[in-house]
Amino acid sequence: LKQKGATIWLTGLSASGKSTIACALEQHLLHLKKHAYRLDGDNIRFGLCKDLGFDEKSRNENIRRIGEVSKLFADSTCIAITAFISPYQKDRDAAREMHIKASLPFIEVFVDAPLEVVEKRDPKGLYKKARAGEIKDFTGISAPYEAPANPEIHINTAETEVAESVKIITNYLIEKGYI
Ligand code: GGZ
Repeated sequence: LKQKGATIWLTGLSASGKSTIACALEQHLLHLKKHAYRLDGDNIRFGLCKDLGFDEKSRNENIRRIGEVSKLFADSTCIAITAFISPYQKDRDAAREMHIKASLPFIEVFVDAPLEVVEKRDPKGLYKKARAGEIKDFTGISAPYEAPANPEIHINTAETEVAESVKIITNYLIEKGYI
C-alpha cells in the first residue's frame, strides 16, 4: 500500500481553536478522499479516558493513551487529528517517539493564541470559573502550559482564519508527500 497514515497533533490552550481547526481539517481531508479521523475530548474524555481528571498525572496518562490510539489510526493509513491541550512537552515528545518507532509521521501543530485572547473568548465560561477558584488546575491559570519548543507548524489563531489554518496544514501534508 502506497498511502501511509500520519498523526496531526494539535496542542494549545483551552479555546485556542484546536477543535475548530480539527473539525474543518477533517472535513477538508475527507473531501480530498483521504481517510481522516478526529480524536477530541468528546470521543475520548467521555470514553477511553473517562476515569481521568486534570491533575498532572491524569493528563500524562490521558496523553499517553491518545498517543497510542492515534498511532494505531495512523498505522491503519488514516490521518489522525488530535485536539487536546497536551500541556507537557515530555508527553508530546513521548507521543512523537511512539510514532517514530512505528515509522509514522507525527506533525506537532502549535495552535497558539495569547492567554488574554482565549480568556476574552471564554466560550464556556471556564476561565472565569478558574479565576474565581471554582475550577482547580486550570491550564494557563493554575496549571502550566509548556509551549512547543520545535513544532512542525505554528499557527497564531488570533491572526489566522480557520480556512487558512486548514490550508497551511494541508499544504504541509502535500509538500511532505503524506497525502
Ligand atoms: C483545562 C479543562 C479543565 C482544566 C475541564 N484544565 O475548552 P474545553 O474545556 O472544551 O477544553 C478543555 C478540556 C481539556 O481537556 P484535554 O483532554 O484537552 O486536556 S489535557 O490534554 O491537558 O489532558 C476544557 C475542559 O477539558 N477542562 N477542566 N482543569 N481544561
